[in-house]
Amino acid sequence: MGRRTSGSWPWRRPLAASRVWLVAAATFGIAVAPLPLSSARPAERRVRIEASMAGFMPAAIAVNPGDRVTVELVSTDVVHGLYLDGYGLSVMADPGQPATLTFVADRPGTFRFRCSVTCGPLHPFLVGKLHVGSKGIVWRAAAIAALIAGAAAWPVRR
Ligand SMILES: [Cu+2]
Repeated sequence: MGRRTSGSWPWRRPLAASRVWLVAAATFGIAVAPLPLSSARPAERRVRIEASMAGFMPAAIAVNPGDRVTVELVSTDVVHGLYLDGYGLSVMADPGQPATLTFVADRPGTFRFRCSVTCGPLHPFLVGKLHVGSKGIVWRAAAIAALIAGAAAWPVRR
């Protein structure tokens, strides 16, 4: 029976104990830090979406749960519509005549919106995404991952 020696230990650069504590403390700090008010409180949001045969501009919208969202749909060439999956809402706009749709973003998740008027050969590609959710969780997870990766990569000086 062979005995494992300490030389077979896979970590070439072990983390110093003090660094482990520092990372743990920082991770805890990031995880429990209060969210900025702007992302925690429902707000009035107005989003202008330009629709043309080339697509929706912008094609991605992010709002916070509970926001009261007004979408202003502006068609720049022919008649376009916007149908929002999940919420089952739609709005239609003639060129030069913006139309609005107001709703409360009470369902979290990512929902597709697409053109509801057959407007040309590119019609099936007129799609976009509405993201309803706090981005705080994502930022925290990214910050913690970066912190741990950084601490592990930083060489230990002795
Ligand atoms: Cu269309």
